[in-house]
Amino acid sequence: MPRSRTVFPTLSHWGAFDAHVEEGRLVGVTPFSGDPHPSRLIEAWPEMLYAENRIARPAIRRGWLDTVAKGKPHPENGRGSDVFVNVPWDEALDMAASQLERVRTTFGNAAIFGGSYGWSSAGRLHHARTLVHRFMGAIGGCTGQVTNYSYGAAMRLLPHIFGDDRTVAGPVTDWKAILEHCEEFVAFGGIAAKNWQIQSGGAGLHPFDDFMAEAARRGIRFTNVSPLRGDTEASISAEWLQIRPGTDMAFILALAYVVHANGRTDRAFIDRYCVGFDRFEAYLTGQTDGIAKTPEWAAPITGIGAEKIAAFAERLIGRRVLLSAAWSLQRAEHGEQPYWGLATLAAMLGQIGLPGAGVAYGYGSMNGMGNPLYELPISGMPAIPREGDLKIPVARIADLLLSPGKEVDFDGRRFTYPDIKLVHWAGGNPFHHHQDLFRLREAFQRPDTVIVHEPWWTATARHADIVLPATTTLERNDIGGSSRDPYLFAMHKAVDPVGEARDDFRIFSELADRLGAGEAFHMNRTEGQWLRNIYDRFCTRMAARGFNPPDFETFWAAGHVRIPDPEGSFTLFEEFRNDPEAHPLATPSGRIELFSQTVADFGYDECPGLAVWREPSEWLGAELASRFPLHMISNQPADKLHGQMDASAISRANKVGGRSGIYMSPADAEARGLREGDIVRVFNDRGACLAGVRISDGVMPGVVCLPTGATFEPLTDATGRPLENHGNPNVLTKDIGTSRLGQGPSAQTCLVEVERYDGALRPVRVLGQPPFEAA
Ligand SMILES: Nc1nc2c(c(=O)[nH]1)N[C@H]1C(S)=C(S)[C@@H](COP(=O)(O)OP(=O)(O)OC[C@H]3O[C@@H](n4cnc5c(=O)[nH]c(N)nc54)[C@H](O)[C@@H]3O)O[C@H]1N2
Ligand SMILES: Nc1nc2c(c(=O)[nH]1)N[C@H]1C(S)=C(S)[C@@H](COP(=O)(O)OP(=O)(O)OC[C@H]3O[C@@H](n4cnc5c(=O)[nH]c(N)nc54)[C@H](O)[C@@H]3O)O[C@H]1N2
Ligand SMILES: [Mo]
Repeated sequence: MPRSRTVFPTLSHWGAFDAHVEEGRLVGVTPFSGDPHPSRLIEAWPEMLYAENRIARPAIRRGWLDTVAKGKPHPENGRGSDVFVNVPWDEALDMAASQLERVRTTFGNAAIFGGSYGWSSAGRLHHARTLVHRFMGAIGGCTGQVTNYSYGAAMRLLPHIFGDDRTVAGPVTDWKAILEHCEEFVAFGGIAAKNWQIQSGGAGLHPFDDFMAEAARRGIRFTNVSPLRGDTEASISAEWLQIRPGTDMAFILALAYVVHANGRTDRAFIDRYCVGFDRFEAYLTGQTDGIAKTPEWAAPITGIGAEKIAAFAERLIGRRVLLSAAWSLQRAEHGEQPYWGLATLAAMLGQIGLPGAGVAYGYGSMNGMGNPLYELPISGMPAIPREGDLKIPVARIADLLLSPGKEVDFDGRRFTYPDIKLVHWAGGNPFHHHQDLFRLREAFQRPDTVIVHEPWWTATARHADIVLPATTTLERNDIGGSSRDPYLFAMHKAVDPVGEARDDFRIFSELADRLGAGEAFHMNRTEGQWLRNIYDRFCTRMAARGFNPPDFETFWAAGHVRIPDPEGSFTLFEEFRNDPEAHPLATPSGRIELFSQTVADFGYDECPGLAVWREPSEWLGAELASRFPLHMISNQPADKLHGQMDASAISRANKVGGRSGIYMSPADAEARGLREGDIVRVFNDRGACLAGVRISDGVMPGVVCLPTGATFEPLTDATGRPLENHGNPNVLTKDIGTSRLGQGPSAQTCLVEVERYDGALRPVRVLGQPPFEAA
């Protein structure tokens, strides 16, 4: 007799799908029928759900049980190398609650770090980070965090120029306007297809392939300004301008110089819509620093010939141009500059606010950038606002833990790091996302207690004291969707929790109950009642827009609701361009600030009041390149979302000898005597990891690319030096802020050397269970 199969609709950041269940077990997935180009990453689900590295039961670190749990001082070692002990849920929750209580009454809530950055679930109710923040609000606050790893520097810079951060966070000029009007699409960092699979909050539609096909059909000319050819699809036949990483600002200045020298700066646009061009002009021509930013000046910096630069600039003049940059460009020291530079160049070309033209950042960085203006109104449990709480810039986490009492500048303000005694993290993986991981490992030894909720034994879970097993999306009911997508999804619980895993909502509810904050947190509503509340709020907001969604039962049974497509197309700043008096920008001048007095007054030399070229500390022109002659790009992995799904077959199939592949040019491989598949040691003064060689003529000489996502496995080599076993680039990256203005992460500012590894190889173990104490 055939086994009966039940199908449940659900959603993840990599797309909507149906989960197929037989006898209570997930046996397969099929993509959401409305998605024209679903991502194959959904296929990782069955394997991930039952992966060997699932956390089955609450676990406590032995060294912590023997010290902090007994009221003794914490020895500042052992996290990440200790054994674990399983305990029943009630004991684990009692321990976590008593530590939260001890810290908040002894040291105050500021000694609790509850920022909890990360990409947990696409579902809105069980979105772990939202829940941590609400929980912390309910128990009296914590030290939190602002901005993000994706475009944190731009988030702080762009409001000074444009009055808000829409050019990077969206909504940006949509593809409809681009397809109809744009002639030249200049893509700094490309528009890489691998990245369109992903959308925060999940997506019903992956429309990018269709946009690209249509753009190619219409003959829109694409230029890929990038160290990697693969940052644009072959189908759009982009011209590839190979640029040395971190030097985009010099290239942009030279383009501006040529436009200006040709007398083609759009004075009418500048006069009507901008302030401060004179200051930029004085810098561009060399009046202020004696250096004219000519193509001849930029050529040796960027690695692009002077004639090529001049010809490219001339090509843009008089054309309908969209200047875009991937978010990666600002994930670098001085990452603010190329963004401000592109805004300045777009203004000089008079393109801002013209249909399908101007400047915007992040096309292709994520699915949904450039989608029609859906603005799907969906949000989870509301935050409990805590006005006075300190929020650090997100990427300063290691500094925070290492340097209590230190004063830090951030976007014109100054604050002091508190002394963190307890870290509570749910739904993120700092040992994936942060830079200089051996330093983070030191930082993670400092607090008394680290609590982590996770479905899998990630490196972060392995560095915790109290590990609480969380369910995944498939083990609970939820509602999900993205503001950039037309679908709201019912996410049906498909299977029972794996092991003893519990939902984050339940975990926080039980902790809040123990701390006398239950009512403030869950308001005595069940999961089902919260789901209806989320849906009701969505309906109210849609009704105000003249669309009435079906009742909850109908929605839940159908699995989704689609909101209407907006009419027409959308171009950012079109209103402003049509009538700047009626639609001023939210800048001090109401106009685009090519020079910002506010920023100038901060007094940051590395980020002054206008766009400038500042040498980063690490790039191919730096002195350090004599020891570490390769610039390492660590971009987003094609075969997973960050560190998630690393244990799946899709990710494993791409590994070389069980480790991440490092992509390098034939010339650089040959110079080091390396062949495809060789295991190499990638190193600099911060650390070293092993990786497998992949040779490609799509990589510019002098550059290597080691995508992120390999689960961190710290070992030591024969001489006692730290050696990461699995190919995690963040043991090599630099942990500094982009500038005092943005304080974003600077992962792309990184020089390395690569050599063949002839030492003994230890098997990669991190995709299984950590060591447990024998019962
Ligand atoms: N070198 C370098 N580093 C980078 C970048 C780079 O370009 N280069 N990019 C940066 C960027 S842009 C980002 S956004 C970050 C991403 O960094 P993260 O968002 O921290 O990475 P993820 O691996 O997605 O971590 C999410 C974690 O949540 C867990 N999770 C999933 N569902 C649930 C759930 O329901 N409950 C709980 N409690 N946990 C759950 C997953 O298992 C996973 O471990 O990385 C940054 N790091
Ligand atoms: N498959 C997959 N897709 C993802 C993610 C994922 O983990 N997996 N993560 C998602 C997230 S959270 C985010 S924030 C976005 C990030 O989106 P992006 O920041 O756009 O993605 P990256 O892949 O880091 O970078 C894109 C390209 O920029 C180029 N680049 C790097 N440095 C420089 C430079 O100095 N100059 C120039 N000109 N080019 C440079 C690199 O060649 C790189 O391939 O991706 C999202 N999409
Ligand atoms: Mo991101």
